[in-house]
Amino acid sequence: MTATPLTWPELEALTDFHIDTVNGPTNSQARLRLFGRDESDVRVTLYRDNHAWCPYCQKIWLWLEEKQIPYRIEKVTMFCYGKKESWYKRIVPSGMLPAIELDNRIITESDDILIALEKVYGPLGLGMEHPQVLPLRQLERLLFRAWCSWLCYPARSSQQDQRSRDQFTQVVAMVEEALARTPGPYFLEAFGTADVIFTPYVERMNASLYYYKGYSLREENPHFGAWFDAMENRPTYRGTQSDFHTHAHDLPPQMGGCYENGEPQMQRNKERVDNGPWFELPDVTYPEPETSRTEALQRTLKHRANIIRVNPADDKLFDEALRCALTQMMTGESPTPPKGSDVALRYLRDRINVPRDMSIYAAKRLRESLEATAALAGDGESAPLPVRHRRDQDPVNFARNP
Ligand SMILES: N[C@@H](CCC(=O)N[C@@H](CS)C(=O)NCC(=O)O)C(=O)O
Repeated sequence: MTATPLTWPELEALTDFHIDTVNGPTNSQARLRLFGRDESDVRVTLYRDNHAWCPYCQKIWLWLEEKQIPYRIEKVTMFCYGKKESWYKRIVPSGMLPAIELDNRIITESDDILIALEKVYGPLGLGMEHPQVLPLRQLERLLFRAWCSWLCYPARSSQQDQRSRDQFTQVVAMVEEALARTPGPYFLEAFGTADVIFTPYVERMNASLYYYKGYSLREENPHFGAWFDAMENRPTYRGTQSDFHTHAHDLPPQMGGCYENGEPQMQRNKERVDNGPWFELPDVTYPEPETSRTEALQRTLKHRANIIRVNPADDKLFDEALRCALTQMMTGESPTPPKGSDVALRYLRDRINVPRDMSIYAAKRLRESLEATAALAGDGESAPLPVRHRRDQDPVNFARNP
């Protein structure tokens, strides 16, 4: 007997996934974080980007979560995916993110923000200006520059690519040495500011170099590997953590271009990030939570009207195709999607964002089901994701039926 797709009410009955966005674990949906405190204790507003793509915002976000400071979140559009909100330009004329409002004072520049927060709330481990932290902050910038030089410029020859790789891996060796200086997995004796400073770009390096250069930072460097594993044991980091697919496609417009080196390993990695199997990627190592499918379902149900509306395919056709994929994810049965829905399903597969839409394992489950269902309809791919901008992700298009 051929399986039929479940109806929306039947799908709704299959998930009770819920998190307390205000007092529960770190999550990208929250507009207010209280950590069990009273709303009158809030002295900080964090202005961060809508899609959780901005690395400097992640730095502040992670710090506030680690310190459990009650704060409000206002989300702002980045130039690469939409029009900057005029209310934000009145507060921060350059439109740059992140910014915070602390006791009615606006502060920009992520390092200055952390220094200002430390003055009020105390440091996270050793603080920004501690003599042990300062050289690590410089090392992070050195690593950042070596990464940009390799990733963001086209190499004219494989020798030139090799030189950039060598320059990068020389700095990586210095970071490995720094990590080796303490017995634990973190940069200093205990987790602290230095780890937060490294987190956003190291996460992006790991994803982008895997995809564009065939280089696996986390797997090829034992101390980095142990550091990533330790970070993933922190619920704060898990809540802000993105995945390879999201970064591979959010970075090009933000960085002004990311260049493939065309090597066989790179081609294999790229194929795996774009088309799966996503569970084989080294972008996460903690065990999959039991809730990954119910989370993916709940998040899709919540936004289904917008998801269907923005999909280029006919709404009725995609409604059915999406129910087929969700049925497959929840029951293991594989209803055949309508003819011509392969492209539409892959359009969504390519636009699931972590952690904006859902956590890393939930996204893998959903991508897997979208792809398995699309494969039943055909091998049509949706147009490649744009690299100069990501206006396909303009939050304005998702504002209705929030
Ligand atoms: N030095 C700044 C850099 C901040 C920055 O470059 N922010 C980017 C996003 S990652 C930005 O707001 N660009 C404007 C935009 O994309 O809309 C800091 O540390 O805060």
